[in-house]
Amino acid sequence: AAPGTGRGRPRSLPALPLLGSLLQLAGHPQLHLRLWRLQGRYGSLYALWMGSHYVVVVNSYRHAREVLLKKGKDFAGRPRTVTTDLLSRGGKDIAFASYGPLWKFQRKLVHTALSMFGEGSLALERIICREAASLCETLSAAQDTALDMAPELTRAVTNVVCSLCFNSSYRRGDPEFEAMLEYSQGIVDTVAKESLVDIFPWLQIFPNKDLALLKKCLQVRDQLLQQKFTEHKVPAGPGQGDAGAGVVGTVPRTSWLMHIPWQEAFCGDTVKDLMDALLQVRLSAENSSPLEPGLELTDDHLLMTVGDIFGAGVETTTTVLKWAVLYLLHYPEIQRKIQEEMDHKIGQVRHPHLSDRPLLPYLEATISEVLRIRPVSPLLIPHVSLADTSIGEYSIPKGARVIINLWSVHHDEKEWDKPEEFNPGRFLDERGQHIHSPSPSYLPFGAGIRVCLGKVLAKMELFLFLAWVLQRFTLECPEDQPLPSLEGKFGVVLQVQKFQVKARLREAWRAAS
Ligand code: HEM
Ligand code: PLO
Repeated sequence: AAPGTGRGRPRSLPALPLLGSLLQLAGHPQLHLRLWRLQGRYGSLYALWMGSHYVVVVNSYRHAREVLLKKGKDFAGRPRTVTTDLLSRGGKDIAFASYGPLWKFQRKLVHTALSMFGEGSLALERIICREAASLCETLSAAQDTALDMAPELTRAVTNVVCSLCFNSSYRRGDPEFEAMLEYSQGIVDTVAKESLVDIFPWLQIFPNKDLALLKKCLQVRDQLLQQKFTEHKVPAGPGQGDAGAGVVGTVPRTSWLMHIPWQEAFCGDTVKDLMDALLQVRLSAENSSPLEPGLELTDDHLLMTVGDIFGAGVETTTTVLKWAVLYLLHYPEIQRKIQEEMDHKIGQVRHPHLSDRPLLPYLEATISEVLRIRPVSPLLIPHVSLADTSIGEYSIPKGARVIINLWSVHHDEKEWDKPEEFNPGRFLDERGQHIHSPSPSYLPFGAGIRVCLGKVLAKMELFLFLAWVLQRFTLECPEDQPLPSLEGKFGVVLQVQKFQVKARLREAWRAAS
């Protein structure tokens, strides 16, 4: 082996020609659990073949950190698959685009936009609180009846991202919102499933139910995105050519990035949302640098980028909220403890603010525990090695797909005491005052170059939505129904099965108001 590239390859599952290791994986829809259990036979780092793709599976935090942090750049690629190529128009977004200058530029743009008019700004807190208030109103109206909270949680979260991306929001029963719920569910059900189409791209020529559904859903999504885009698009300036053609040049070099008038791009009078900001930055870029073919930020890039933020912004946070509610139904004593903490620190005369976060460590610990026990993205998004490299003592060839099994990292018995037990207390210090992770084996948002772009936003939302709801309501399982299952459904996010809740207005709140 070349120096520094390790000695041999990881142990591999048996593989057949063409099929690869499919036989060991077929019939196990919960892929994260299957890959977790295979450790017993193959060790924590092993390889397998998905069709003709060499895949390395990482199940320990030590190796996960090496891949994501220590050698982050070596592993910053993404695989191309049939379904994610459809979703992102051939990798023109952020999440499913491979590493490169244009991807770096897009990521930097969104990161700056989110931190400039999102995170840390009072405006965003106000938006989240507005939606939290509306959610509480709906719960009040449905009081004491069994209710599926999912659509209401989704609407609250959607309106936050919608305000951020498009400066708009949805009312209850809005047909556009209903359409969005439907197409997004269709996408979650079909995209990136290690389905046959992704393992054998040539199977595309055959009719495939999943693929057809995905295409139909994407049509609806694209129409919606296009409409928002057209509404935002600034009229073409002189010499800009046909605005509809949409190919406008930018040169995403780091040195050049320094010259972008960020303040102007994000704080100008006309910039109200992420869509405006992206358009504005493109315009400024175009005016200050020559065009370099192949590195253009096209309309497709802008659309797919916003599509990512919108899609990730909605599906992930909503899923965590659903998991949180489900665990609170199972553990009423934990719910009571959060409410006691809130009564004590905030009371009933004012609503919770973001600045209350340090006052409510038990709620924060509960959120951390939900993210540990049911990671939204149990296998992250697959990474790809961009060079011959190594993990631990093993050599990894360029082009290998690397799956980080976050489920294994979060359920490692060597790192977590009774990992299957839901115990927020594990994230608190002895005095129950400060929140800290008892083990480094905890990466709910990933880490390094590909770390989640929405981490800060998601944490703001989770805290405020849960604080608002639990200040006012006690969530219970309807008497005539069994406790809903805690088993997730594997997919591009770890989904919660449908369940109903009874939201009872708390005595303390009723008395105070
Ligand atoms: C990527 C988790 C919310 C935008 C990721 C990854 C994880 C993750 C594990 C993959 C990292 C990797 O592949 O190494 C979560 C969790 C969330 C959440 C647990 C909620 C609690 C959000 C929100 C947004 C967002 C609200 C949008 C504002 C993204 C994007 C990527 C990403 C764009 C792709 C990054 C890249 O490939 O460079 N997230 N996420 N996420 N997330 Fe999140
Ligand atoms: C969710 C369904 C949407 O309609 C499209 C979409 C876009 C971005 C994806 C998201 C879906 C699922 C969760 C993903 C996100 C990018 C990053 C995030 C994969 C498919 C995670 C958790 O990694």
